[in-house]
Amino acid sequence: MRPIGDRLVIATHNAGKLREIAALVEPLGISTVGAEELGLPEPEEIGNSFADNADLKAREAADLSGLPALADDSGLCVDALHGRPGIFSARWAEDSEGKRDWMRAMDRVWREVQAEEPDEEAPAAYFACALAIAWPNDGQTETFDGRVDGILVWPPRGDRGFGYDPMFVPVGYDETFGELDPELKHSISHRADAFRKLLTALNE
Ligand code: ITT
Repeated sequence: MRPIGDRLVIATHNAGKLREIAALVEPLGISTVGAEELGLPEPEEIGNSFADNADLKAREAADLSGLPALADDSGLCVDALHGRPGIFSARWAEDSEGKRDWMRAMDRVWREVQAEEPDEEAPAAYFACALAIAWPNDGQTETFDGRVDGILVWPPRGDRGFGYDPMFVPVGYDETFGELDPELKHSISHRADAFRKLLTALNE
C-alpha cells in the first residue's frame, strides 16, 4: 500500500468515531483533522455495503481536501433481524428532521428482536466496520473490513462510547461497550479489527 504521509483527513462527521479513529492513527505519528473542522460536506451514503459507503466518503474528502482521507462506515448487524439495521444503523436513530436519538434506535432494535424471537435472552449481534483510505486526485482507494461479535442486552447500560454501545456486550466480557474502558473497546472493536488489517497492508 502507498504511504499515507504525515497528515490525514478523518472523513467523518460523527464525534465518537472521530475520537476512536484519531486514537488509532495518532500513535503512528500521523496528525489528523476531522471533516467537520475542514468544513467538508457530509456526502449522501448511497452505497449498498459498508465498503461502498466508506469508499465514497473517503474519496470525496480526499478530492475536496487534497489530502489522503480515511473514512469509516459501520453499524450494528443483528442475527434475528437478518443483519439489520446494518448500513442503516445511523438512520434508525433519526427523527423526521434528521435529529439523532440513540435511545430511540436501541429501543427499535430491541422491540424488533422481541417481535422475532420473544424467548431469546441474549440475541446475537455484531458490529461491522469498513475503513477506506483514499488518496487525492488519482482515484486510488483501499478498503479493510472488521467485526466484533457479541450479544444484545436490555435495558442499555453505561454512558461511555457512542451509538449502540450501551446495548452491546462483546464476546468474552460481561459489560457493555458503554461500560467498558474505552482503551479496551479500542483494542477489540470492529474498528480496531479493520485498522489492524490496514496497518498490516501499510507495513507490507
Ligand atoms: P459518518 O458517516 O460521518 O462517519 P455516521 O454516524 O453517519 O458518521 P455511519 O453512517 O457509518 O456513520 O453510521 C454508523 C452508525 O452505526 C453510527 O452512527 C453508530 O451509531 C453505529 N455505530 C458504528 N460504530 C459503532 C460503535 O463503535 N459503537 C456504537 N455504535 C456504532
